[in-house]
Amino acid sequence: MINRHREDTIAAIITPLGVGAVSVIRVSGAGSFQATDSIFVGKGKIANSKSHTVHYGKIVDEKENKIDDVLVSLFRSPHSYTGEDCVEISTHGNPFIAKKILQLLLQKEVRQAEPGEFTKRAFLNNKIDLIQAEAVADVINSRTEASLLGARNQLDGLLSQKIEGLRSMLINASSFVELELDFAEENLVFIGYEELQQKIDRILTEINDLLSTYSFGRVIRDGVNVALVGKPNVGKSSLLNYILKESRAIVSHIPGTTRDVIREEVSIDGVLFRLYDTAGIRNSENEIEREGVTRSREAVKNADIVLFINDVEQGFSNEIYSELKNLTNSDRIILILNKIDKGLKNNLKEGIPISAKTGQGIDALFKALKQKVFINSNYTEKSAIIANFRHYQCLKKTKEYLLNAKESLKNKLSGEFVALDLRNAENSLSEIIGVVTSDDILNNIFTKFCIGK
Ligand SMILES: Nc1nc2c(ncn2[C@@H]2O[C@H](COP(=O)(O)OP(=O)(O)OP(=O)(O)O)[C@@H](O)[C@H]2O)c(=O)[nH]1
Ligand SMILES: [Mg+2]
Repeated sequence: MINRHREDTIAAIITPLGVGAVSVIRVSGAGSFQATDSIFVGKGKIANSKSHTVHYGKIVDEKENKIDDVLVSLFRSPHSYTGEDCVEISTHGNPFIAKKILQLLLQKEVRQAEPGEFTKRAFLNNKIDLIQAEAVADVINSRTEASLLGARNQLDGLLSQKIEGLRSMLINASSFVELELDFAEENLVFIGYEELQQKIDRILTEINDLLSTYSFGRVIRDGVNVALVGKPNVGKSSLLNYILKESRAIVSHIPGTTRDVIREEVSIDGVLFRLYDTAGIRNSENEIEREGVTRSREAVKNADIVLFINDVEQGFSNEIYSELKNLTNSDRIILILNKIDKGLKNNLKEGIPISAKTGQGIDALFKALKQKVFINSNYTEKSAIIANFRHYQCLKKTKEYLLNAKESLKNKLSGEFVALDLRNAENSLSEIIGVVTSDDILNNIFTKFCIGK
């Protein structure tokens, strides 16, 4: 456990810098009450007030000029966001007022907070673990319901609990091995080979389950890349426009209309989809179109899902289908038959029939998209999922050490090797929640925050 963190007092404007109803300045650290009292005139002193109370008064500058009427909320350590003495000053929502008040504070024994420093202090004071600290950034950055839900789950500790559980299983297993080492001279056996093997296997199963949630977690957090591809003129741009409900891309009866990749975002039932309309794939003499087609192929490679669009009249393009299967995993591809409003002229059995003109079949298309995202995810609101690359890497390292431990056991290596592997595994696991973390890791995480968080 890290002890409560005694540091200097910091302050920052924690609301967006613009005109709004209110702006808030947060001050945190042992000197926050004193610093606030030196610029605040109210009924009593903040330093003498109870925690979780709100005080009306005015902020004045060094010449006693009134800057603004404010509300000061105070939180006494450890019952605050950071775990330290903390003050939040709400002013009228004018960036000049907020900046002026911050400046006044900075003339006292207060310094400007660095990005993420409040949350970093919350972590260092054991208010939250590292997973939860990272989730704070995710909650702020979430743009869809699904990503918010995922981030909220993390903040509420779902993943932390899961990792803690795995950690105690691991500590349990390694304690037997360590005991045997301690009593090596007496030749005592505390755990059988098979039993230890089983314990490790059980942890590995859980880790594998968690690792398998990463691709899903990532798309929930960052959005799903969807490429719209096919021959020229099949209606890719028309479909993009229909989904966006606006005339975003140029549509024409002339094949080869779209040359550049057009990217737009849309939220479907709370999941963020990033749609890439591309140039129709064909051999072209035109240099610009050829470059467009190269970009289409790139878009396919980078896509989580590929909508392979065909014109119901022209029929299914086997040639492009095999090309797509060379560029991406075939279970990422959804077959679409467009222009169904013209009537089914071919005996095409595969593919989702749609019309980018009338909107027919678009619901089925959305359903297929969502199915691809949620496939094998077993996702419920109460699932712990991995959505962060750092967590993913730590878990993978843990898994490798556990596999090493199994290998050492199998080869009947001395208990010291097994113990070392298990200790390393536990360290990697602990890194996720921040039981052991280097300054580099911490800085890396917190500098990505915005100022004031
Ligand atoms: N009847 C009918 N016409 C459609 C449908 N979708 C697209 N079209 C027409 O097909 C033609 C080509 O549409 P686009 O959306 O430009 O096709 P594209 O696949 O983007 O073509 P390129 O950009 O050239 O590769 C236009 O004349 C559209 O109006 C549809 O569902 N039904
Ligand atoms: Mg187009």
